[in-house]
Amino acid sequence: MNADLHPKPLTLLPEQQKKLDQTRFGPGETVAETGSTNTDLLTRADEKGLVLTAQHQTAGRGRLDRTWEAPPGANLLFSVVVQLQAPPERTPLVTPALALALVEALQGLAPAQVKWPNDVLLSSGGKVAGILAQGTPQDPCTVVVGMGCNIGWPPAGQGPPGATSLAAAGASVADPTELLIKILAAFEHQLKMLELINGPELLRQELLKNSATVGQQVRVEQPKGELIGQAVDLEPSGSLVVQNAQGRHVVSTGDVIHLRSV
Ligand code: BT5
Repeated sequence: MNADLHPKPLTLLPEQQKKLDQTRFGPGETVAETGSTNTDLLTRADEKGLVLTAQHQTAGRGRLDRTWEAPPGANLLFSVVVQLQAPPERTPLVTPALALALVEALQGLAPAQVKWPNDVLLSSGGKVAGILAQGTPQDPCTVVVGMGCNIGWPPAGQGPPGATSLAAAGASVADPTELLIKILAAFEHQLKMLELINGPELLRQELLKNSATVGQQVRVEQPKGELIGQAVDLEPSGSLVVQNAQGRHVVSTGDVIHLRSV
């Protein structure tokens, strides 16, 4: 195998290592090129806490077999093996917990909000990050969760429809590893909160404060059809509540298109 395809230890500054040591995450590894960091960690799900970043993914994955695009070396691409110390029905909330962690990590750099169910949008507009969580067959409380965060790509007006990057918004990230450590520290904080007895409700409150979706007129696309209405609330389970003339609908999966603010 080409040496570049072997993961190597992630080089961290002493203060970065110290921050990581205060979380459930680590060790960190990095690889020049791989198919998908999520797919790699699904085969290593017994290595709890393992963090894998890639300079390039040749088969980066989104939900529902969609692809995640990023040119080599341009963006932050990583996955982690997360063990949640909470009932397994809370594992879907790992996705919004990571989304909130990115919003927190971007504070002071670029204001951002969480778009239901798995995106982070810049407040100036555009999808800056997507999250993919995948369950592991071995343990219902262990999930592999990956994030693609657009640091340098795409430039304004390019890339997938609706995408943006920190660079396009004028925010420069000198050290992507520093951003990764900030995200992991904030993720640990969110997971600790989620693990409290009333964790789902606490997370819901945080999400409501940082939601790009609640308050919007939305179109929800689901396999069974589409639903148009106003996104009015989130449930502690993570589901989105949409209100229209037909009533109140609790949506647990689907794609959301924001139509306009109301
Ligand atoms: C996601 O899926 O947004 C989840 C993306 C997760 C990517 C990370 S990278 C590290 C780890 N390893 C992986 O293999 N995956 C994870 P979804 O909601 O299905 O959105 C996918 C859609 O976003 C695509 O169909 C495109 O339209 C769009 N897209 C693709 N690349 C993008 C990018 N770089 N920025 C913004 N949008 C993008």
